[in-house]
Amino acid sequence: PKPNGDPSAMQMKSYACQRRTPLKHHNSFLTEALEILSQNAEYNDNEGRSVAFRRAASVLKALPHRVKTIEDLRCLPCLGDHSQRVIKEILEDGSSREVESTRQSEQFQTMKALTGIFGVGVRTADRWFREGLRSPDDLIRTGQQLNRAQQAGLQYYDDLQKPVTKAEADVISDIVEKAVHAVLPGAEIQLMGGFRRGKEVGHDVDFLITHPEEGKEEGLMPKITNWLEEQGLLLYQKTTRNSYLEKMDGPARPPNNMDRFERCFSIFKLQKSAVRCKSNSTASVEDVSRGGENERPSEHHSEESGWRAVRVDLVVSPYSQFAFATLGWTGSKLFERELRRWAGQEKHMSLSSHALYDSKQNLYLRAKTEEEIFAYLGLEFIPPSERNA
Ligand code: DCP
Ligand code: MG
Repeated sequence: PKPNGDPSAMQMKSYACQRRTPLKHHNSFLTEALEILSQNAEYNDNEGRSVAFRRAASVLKALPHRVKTIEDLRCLPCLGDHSQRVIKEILEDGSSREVESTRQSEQFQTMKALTGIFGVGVRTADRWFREGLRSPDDLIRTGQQLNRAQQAGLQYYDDLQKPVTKAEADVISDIVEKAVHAVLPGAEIQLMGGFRRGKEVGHDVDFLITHPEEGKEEGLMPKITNWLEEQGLLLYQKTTRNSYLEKMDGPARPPNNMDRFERCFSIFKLQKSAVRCKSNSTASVEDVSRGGENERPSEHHSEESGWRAVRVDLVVSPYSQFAFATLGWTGSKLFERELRRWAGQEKHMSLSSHALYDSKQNLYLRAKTEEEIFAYLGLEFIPPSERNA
């Protein structure tokens, strides 16, 4: 038998948080198709179906080899009839009719375009679709009522469609670090989300901020955003207060994937020269804090100016919750979901980005590191680069 050629030779665990899922894998030709169906189910408000396709795709990402025949799928968990049919058709014909017709459909393309606007969720996009709107331009043309986030989303649409590179994320890290240290020396900043998992590009840049002295982090966000605003580095920001209360949000609440940290959804104005400087390793933060000249009131076209817009999420966590926040903000989204499902279904525990509650012992389990949380959950530690489920 070929080495790695036989899937029955390895035992594929059924929860994504029990498996190692690298960023690069062997089955993109299948996972991309299943993820189209997952996304389409999400657009149709069918969460169960969406998660089922996403779990199926995720199992294939963890395989150490390329799937060649339907036999390779024997013994694999999470592959429902529908996913198997789609995989079989792709293996036999090179593509799946359902996937291709979904991809081409007006509804799918419209939902993708409209939910791609910062500030627009599935429900709003669906309403616009049913009203006959098809593109961001249609929103402007028909004079739709837009909130502040959506206005910024349209204004910087082209820039925000472009992936953020690791080099750009590193420049933004330097800026955020400078801002945070200016207003609270001793604070700690960590790059989260896809970039922490080793991705080379992302749709945004996520940061987690804390201070080793509990309480020092209170009220930090407005200070950070004021500093950034004074430097002319913010195109948009909306801060939501920390609303976490252990008594209310702990065991009494169903596990919820929205956390309650003080959080800032923002759009940064990133000077392109700073990214080039950084790449040439002669970076200085001074280079990035120059204000912009070519600002235009309506749509921004970054080809014509020296800067681009970048989505940045900032989250402030109390030190005692930092390990949970780190785990919760590293992702992937499916990995997080599976961790919470594992905790609830297999361990009678409730995991959030704030805490881990043990319902059998009726107590909160404290942790200083991610490793300790995996240990409480009875899981082998999976490093961030292997959480690309
Ligand atoms: N997160 C989550 N559930 C959500 C939103 C976020 O678990 N509903 C967590 C996991 C994500 C992290 O926050 O990894 C950051 O969210 P992003 O949407 O930025 O996702 P990524 O950073 O993983 O991907 P991208 O490269 O597209 O930014
Ligand atoms: Mg991200």
